[in-house]
Amino acid sequence: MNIGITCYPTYGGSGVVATELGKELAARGHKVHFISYALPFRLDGYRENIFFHEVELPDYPLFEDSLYSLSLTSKMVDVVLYDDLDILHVHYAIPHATSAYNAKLILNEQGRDIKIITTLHGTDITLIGLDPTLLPLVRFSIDKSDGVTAVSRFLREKTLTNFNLDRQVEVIPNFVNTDEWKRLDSTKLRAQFAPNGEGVMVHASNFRPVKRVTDVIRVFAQVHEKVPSKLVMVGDGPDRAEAERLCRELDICADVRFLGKQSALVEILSACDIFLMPSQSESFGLSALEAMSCGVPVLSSSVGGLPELNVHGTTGYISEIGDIDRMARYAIDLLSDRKKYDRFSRAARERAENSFSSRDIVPLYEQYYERVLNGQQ
Ligand code: GMT
Repeated sequence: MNIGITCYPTYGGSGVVATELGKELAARGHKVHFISYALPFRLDGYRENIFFHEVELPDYPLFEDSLYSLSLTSKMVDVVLYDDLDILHVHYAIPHATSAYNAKLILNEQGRDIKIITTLHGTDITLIGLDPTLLPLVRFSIDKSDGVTAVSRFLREKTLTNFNLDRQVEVIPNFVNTDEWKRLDSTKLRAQFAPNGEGVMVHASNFRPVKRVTDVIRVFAQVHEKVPSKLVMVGDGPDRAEAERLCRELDICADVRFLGKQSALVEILSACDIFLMPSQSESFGLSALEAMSCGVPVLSSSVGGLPELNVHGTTGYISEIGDIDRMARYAIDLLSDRKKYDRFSRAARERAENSFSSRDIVPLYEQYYERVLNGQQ
C-alpha cells in the first residue's frame, strides 16, 4: 500500500505514534510518505520505503498568520497524485483532518478518490478541539473522514459525546516495539543516577500544565524522606522552571536531576525503578507504556485512558489526581519490598508485550486500512 502520514513532527505523543507506525509499516513493505513541516524527530537515519515531503510556507507580508493548514492541503494533493497514495492517515485532528478533507475535495474534482483516516490522540478531543473557535470545524472534519480511530476506549466515548457524533470510531490502542524498548544493562548509568544504591524514580513529558510536574516533585520529596532515593526528570516545557524552583524550596535539588530533552530513553528507563505520571488528563499515556516495556512499573493518576493501560496493584498503582500522599505511599511500598517490586516489574513488561506490542497492534491498522479502502469500516 502507498500510505501518506501527516503528524506533528516535534516532541509529543501523537507524532511519536505516527512515526513509529510509519516505520513499522515501511518494515512490512508498505511505501510510507510523511507529509509535515519538518522531519519527525523519531525518523532517524535512512530507512527503506520511507519518504519525507516537507510542507513549505508562502512568505508574503499580507499573511500575518501562518497558512500551514492550506499549504498542507496543497502538498497532500501533490503527494496523492504523484506518489499514487491509497490512504492519507492523519494524526491529531487539528488541523490535519481539515487539510486532508480539503485535499480530498480538490482531488475529487479531478476524478481521483482518496480515503482519509484520522487518528484522534487527546487534546484535539478533550481540550482545544472543544474551543468554540474550532469546534464546528473539528466536528465536521472528523465526521467527513472515511475512517476514524481513537487511541483508547475513553477517547472514543469522549469523541462521540463531546462532539455529539453518531459514527463508527475504531479503538486501536497505542503500541510499543517491545524488541527495541526493553531493559538494557544499566549498571554504568545507574551508578551515576544512584551512586549509593538508592531507588530511582523517573518522569518524562513535555512539562505542560496537564502533566502536573510539580506533583512529581512533591511525591518524590515525601518518598525521599522515608527511602534513600533519586529523581530523574526527562523533557522540557513551560512548567520546568516551576518544578526546579520547587526543588529549591523543598531543599531536594541534590537528589533531582533535570536532563532536558533526551533521545536515549531506553538507556535512561533501564536505570530507573518507578515511572511517575500524575497527569490531569491523558487519553492513553504512551510514555508510561514505553516505561512498562522496559520493566518499569508506573504510578499514575486515574484519568482518561490510563486505567486501560496501567493495572492497579499489578503493573503499578493508580491514584486520584493530586493525591500526592497516596502516590508517595505506593512508591515507598514498592521501593521497600524487593520481591514485590520484581513482580510488578515483570508484570509491567508482560502487559506491554501481551497487549500493546507493535507486532499485534500494527496489523490492526493494516486491517483497518483494508476495510476503509473497501468501504466497510
Ligand atoms: O493531545 C495532546 O495533548 C497531544 C498528544 C501529543 O501529541 O503528545 O498527546 C496525546 O497523544 C498521545 C499519543 O496517542 C497519548 O499517549 C497522550 O495520552 C495524549 N495526551 C493527552 O491526552 C493529554
